[in-house]
Amino acid sequence: MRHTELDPFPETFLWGSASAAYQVEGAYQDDGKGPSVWDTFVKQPGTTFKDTNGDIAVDHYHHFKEDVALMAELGLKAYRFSIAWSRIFPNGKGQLNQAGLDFYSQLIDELLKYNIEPIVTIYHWDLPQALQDEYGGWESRQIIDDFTNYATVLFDTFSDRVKYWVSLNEQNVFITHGYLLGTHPPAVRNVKRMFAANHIANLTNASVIKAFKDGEYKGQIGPSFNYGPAYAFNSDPLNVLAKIDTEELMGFFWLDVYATGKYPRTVIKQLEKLQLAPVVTEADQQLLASGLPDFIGLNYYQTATVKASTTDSLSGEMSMNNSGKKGTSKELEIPRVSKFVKNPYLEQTNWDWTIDPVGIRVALRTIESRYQLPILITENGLGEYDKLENGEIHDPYRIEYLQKHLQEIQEAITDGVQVLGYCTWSFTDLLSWLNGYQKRYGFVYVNRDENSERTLNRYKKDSFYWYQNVIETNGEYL
Ligand code: BGP
Repeated sequence: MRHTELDPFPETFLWGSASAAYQVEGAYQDDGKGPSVWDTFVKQPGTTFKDTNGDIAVDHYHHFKEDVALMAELGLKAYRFSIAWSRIFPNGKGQLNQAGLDFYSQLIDELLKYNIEPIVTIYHWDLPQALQDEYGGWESRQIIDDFTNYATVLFDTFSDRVKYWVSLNEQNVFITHGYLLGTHPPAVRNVKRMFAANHIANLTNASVIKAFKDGEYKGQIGPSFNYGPAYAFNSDPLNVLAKIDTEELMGFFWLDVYATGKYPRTVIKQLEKLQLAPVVTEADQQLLASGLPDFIGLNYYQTATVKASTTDSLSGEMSMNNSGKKGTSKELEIPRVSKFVKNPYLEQTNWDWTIDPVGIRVALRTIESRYQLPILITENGLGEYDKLENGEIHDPYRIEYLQKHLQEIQEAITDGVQVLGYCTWSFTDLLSWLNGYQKRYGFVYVNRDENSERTLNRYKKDSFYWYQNVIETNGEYL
């Protein structure tokens, strides 16, 4: 429905922006940091766009005071960033690296100096390489204790100052890319191993939330999930069914476990038939049920549109557009389930991501009606080419994108959805995992590209000033 009058954004609304350690920090070997699986993966030729890596990234490690000063100038109320596990434990466990803790402690203090609420992501994909080597990372249950121990160190050290914690970032993305598509480390392509690793990640997520609750730390914790609702291509009942199957398989398969501790029965039944289901013990079920989150973190970029699949076997490969050449991606087809198609009502970006502001309201409403949990929007944004000209960057396309999404968020708040805050992706430009540096998301342009670090100077884009005004007026003027 369309409301005649919209509720204002809550006074406590966390107007924020986000980043992730590997994508911004650089300093990949500084002050005792151990290598992560991303440090290793990107060095294999052909794994990323033009073989880009985060060795230097946008050198936030050395520019953090300047970056936080820019956040303060913009007026951010919250900043979401991730901690690199291998800065804290260079080998993932064992010897603690005090210099790593010190870096994040300084960053947190710097944010608090300007009244910017830190939102800490405990894991944004940069698994310590040592744990991958020792026991296969997410494929071993040993990771549950090691991760919980690492997170507990963070809770003990920072929970006096940090009130919002994100357990795992986009488990659905790092697991499917890491173990099914083979496009993220450890570049495995094995569907059975994927479901097994995913189950261990679920247990790890529950274990860390349980540790947070048991430790009676003050604050809130939840996972961030990449959720893009699926639409039926039209009212053909078979396409409607394909929509339901797709959402269960690609969305609720994770969200249900987070929010209720249980897998959706329909998906598990089919996986059992295919002998792909993970081994779930009684103790696992108990752990999953005892690690329920305070909120769901929503990373929203786009929706999918599906028709019923008419094929029995994987025909051709899905392929992503990592080059920024519009129209070069190939849509996925899940045999006997669904075929992804273009939505005739919606435009796409140069990287073929569908732009759908109403979709964020659909996502918020779906999570609300299924789980009744508060939602923290932990990522949303537009990756595009930007041009630096005479120290200025005019990005009306980004302003339009964010503005339209915020309008729909306000509609959802008026509907009755509890939205805690909104973090755009991203604050500064940064490394896009597989797409290099040319796919830019920030309010702040960073002068570097694929070929050179250039000056790494920061420049405010037009969207910087737009968001500044939005925050100043608490969303009254979008
Ligand atoms: C999310 C990740 C982010 C970020 C974003 C944009 O999936 O959590 O880390 O990278 O997507 O994606 P991309 O960089 O591929 O454009």
